[in-house]
Amino acid sequence: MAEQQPAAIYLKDYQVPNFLIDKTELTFDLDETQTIVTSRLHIRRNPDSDQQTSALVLDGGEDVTLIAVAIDGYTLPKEEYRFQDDKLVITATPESFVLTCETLIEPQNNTRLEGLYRSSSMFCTQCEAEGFRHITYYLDRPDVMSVFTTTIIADANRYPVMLSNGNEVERGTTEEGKTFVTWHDPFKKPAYLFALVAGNLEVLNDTFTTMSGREVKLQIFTEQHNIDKVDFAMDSLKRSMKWDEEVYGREYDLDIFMIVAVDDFNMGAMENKGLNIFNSSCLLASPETTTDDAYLRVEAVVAHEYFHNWSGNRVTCRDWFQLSLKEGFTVFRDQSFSADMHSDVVKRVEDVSFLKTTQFAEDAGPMAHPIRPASFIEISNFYTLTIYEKGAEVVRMIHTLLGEEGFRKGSDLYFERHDGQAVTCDDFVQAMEDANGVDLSQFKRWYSQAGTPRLTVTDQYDQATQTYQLTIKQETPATPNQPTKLALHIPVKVGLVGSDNQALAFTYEGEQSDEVVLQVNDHEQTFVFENVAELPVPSLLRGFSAPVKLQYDYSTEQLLQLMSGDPDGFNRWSAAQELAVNELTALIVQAQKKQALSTDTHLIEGFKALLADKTLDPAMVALILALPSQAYLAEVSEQIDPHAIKAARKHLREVIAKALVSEFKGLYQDNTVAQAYQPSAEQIAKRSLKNAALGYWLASGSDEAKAAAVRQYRQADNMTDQFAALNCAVHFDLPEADELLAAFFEQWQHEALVVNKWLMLSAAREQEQGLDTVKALMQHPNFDIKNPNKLRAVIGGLGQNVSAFHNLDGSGYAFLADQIILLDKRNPQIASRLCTPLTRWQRMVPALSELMKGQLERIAQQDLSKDVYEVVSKSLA
Ligand code: B3K
Ligand code: ZN
Repeated sequence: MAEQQPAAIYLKDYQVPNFLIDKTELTFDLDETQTIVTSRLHIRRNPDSDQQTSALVLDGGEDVTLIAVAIDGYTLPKEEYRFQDDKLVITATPESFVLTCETLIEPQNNTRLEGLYRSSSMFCTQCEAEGFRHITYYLDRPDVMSVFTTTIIADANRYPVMLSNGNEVERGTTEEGKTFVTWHDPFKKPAYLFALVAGNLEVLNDTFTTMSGREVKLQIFTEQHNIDKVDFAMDSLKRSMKWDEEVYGREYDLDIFMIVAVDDFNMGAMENKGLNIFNSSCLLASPETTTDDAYLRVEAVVAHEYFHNWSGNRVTCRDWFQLSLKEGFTVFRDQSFSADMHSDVVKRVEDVSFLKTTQFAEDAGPMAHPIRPASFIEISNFYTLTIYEKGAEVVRMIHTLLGEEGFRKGSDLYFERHDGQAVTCDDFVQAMEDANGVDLSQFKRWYSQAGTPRLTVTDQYDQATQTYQLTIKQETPATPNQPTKLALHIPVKVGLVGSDNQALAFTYEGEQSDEVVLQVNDHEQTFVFENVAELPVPSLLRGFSAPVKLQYDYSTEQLLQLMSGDPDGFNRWSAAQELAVNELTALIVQAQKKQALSTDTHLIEGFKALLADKTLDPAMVALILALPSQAYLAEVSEQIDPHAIKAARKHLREVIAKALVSEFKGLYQDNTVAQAYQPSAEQIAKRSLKNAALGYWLASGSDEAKAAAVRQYRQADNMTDQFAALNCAVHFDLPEADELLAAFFEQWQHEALVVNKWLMLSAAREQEQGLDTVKALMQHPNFDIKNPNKLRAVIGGLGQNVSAFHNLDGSGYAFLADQIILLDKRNPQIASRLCTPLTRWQRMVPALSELMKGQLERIAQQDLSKDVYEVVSKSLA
């Protein structure tokens, strides 16, 4: 590792800034070889700081070259400033002054994709979290909020579109004949929300009239060849704007809202004030090129970034430890929006399934951290599933505890009290408490305690007194630096189901009901239900009312009963999953012992009952039919054996498929959509069930199914059906697989986002020499190491390829480590993300565990970025 190891910074060391910047005036002279940035910062000492004589220390980057710096027009000679690490230190300053700073940067050589960089032929920015310091020297921290005016100068032939935050206020020609455009954003904001775009772009224009009657101009910009794919995003934006008015009373504030799509982007999208920048994969959509899942993602991400205008921009974070303040809340908001647009149960199942698969794994690994971390080495590593998804669950629990109306009172108070401020998670909870007159002090432990709590539930029924008791124990496992855990306040929503599959009424705390939210807040508690007419089956943690692992000893019969009869749709899915996990766990053990796999599966019975119930949403049926994923089974395994998991899943699927072959064929035929493609809830549901049925039908080995899959591929008029058929052809290794994969590439080679799907599927294909295929893909002309989407496609595909990635000769892990080491020099954020599979090494079966650890140790010996250093060192600690 590097001689000097990067140090952690701590929440407990937070101090208010010593200086404030009231106004920020920026001029960008954009050019392909060198870009000059001139800043005029109106700075004054912060009266709230207790260090009134400290030096001015501005954040910078190794890629920023200072040309000149002046205070109130006086150019500082070299002796009057110095550099310390990447920071610019000016010892003597007046109380209040204008600092002018001229810097040179090279966006064309910026491979980290943070700060100002080039994607295709355009200039664009990504400043969250600490990218602005790669543009110019600044107080690059979210509690320094400033009013920005930005002038962009460029050659208008190559860059006819020049955008920044706020409203365009001036436009003209410079003495050199270049064009300049000036933007002014009246809302003060931290530098992480700054954005600039310049390029030759097409635009889709629209308008939205806000609830107070103001007309807002809406614009979506893309490169010319993509402008026909933004109608859905525009529609999603307008629906998001309306939803935020109706559900949260939040109105848009500027006169214009712009979104720009870029191809090279480290993550999904960015909520810059008035100028969102999107990874094109989260914005572009057309029936021919985009699957239903991707449509839903576009809708959700557009909503998410728009919702940040209030939860993030108008009220922002005091420091990066508070990241979940904006991210957890905004994810909760976008989840609620999508639920309202489609089906709330389906959406809940999808979100919970994702959380339990990915966040639970993170929370059980070496990078486990609370939703408000106490320390970090590199903030970019903390844009995690915990901050986002668990953070959203914590907000959802507050919603459950306060109810719809109480939550709205709390959010109104929060926005009103803190508008224009940079605040903390405590401020958020305080507003919820104050608006409702409740005490959430114990609840707040969710913000500081990491790890997934385990609830162990036992019960007792007394026929004579008609009393039913639930005893709930809670325990949170130790996580790094948190050996002991306190009891959390956990809302557990419970109903009772009777033998006739009906909700069983009961009296709880003197009130008659058929559903109750139990307030679990101690290590062990007993809850008493009275007037319970018969021995019930408890339906626990309905709607996944808390992000916990639930342990209740359900019999197979009880699970089958809940699966077919629980009035709570979410728990029907949950029961099916549990039944499947139980059966798969037994099969995994057999596979590990090299025994012949055999199961007497009860899922067949459950699925039969499910398919007979015609009242169910087809999307729900598809979700219940889906066996737990390879990744989820890994998460619930004591020791992860990917090969045994794969074999077990395959076996169970085949057994079910063979038993219900005519049902699956029928489902396949009955769920064909005759109308033209629409990304509507109804059509999406039918397609998902049809394609789930196709998978099972194929798993039965039916030749008719094989012919149907190939026919579906050839006849499909939309990407969902086309890709589902291709996926099946590849997965079931149909004789046509090679031909169809080649045809697919041929057809879509000019659509970058579709090529990514091809790359991923090709990399995930389980074949002998699978790793060679992956290596060849990385040399393919349509691959581009600079493009994070393509990297994620190939490396992500490899991650799903059990035989290649988890090869017992260690070649898969070694290849990943090679890529991480190489990429770390180019783009540390992406390199660090790629480390995730290796961080699970301690959970793997010994043979694989040692191999993974060996690769982590090899990475650790390199000279690493802070990003990769943090993940690797914590994983090996
Ligand atoms: N706030 C951005 C994430 C920025 C990540 C920087 N490494 C997108 C979002 O959550 O909306
Ligand atoms: Zn966000």
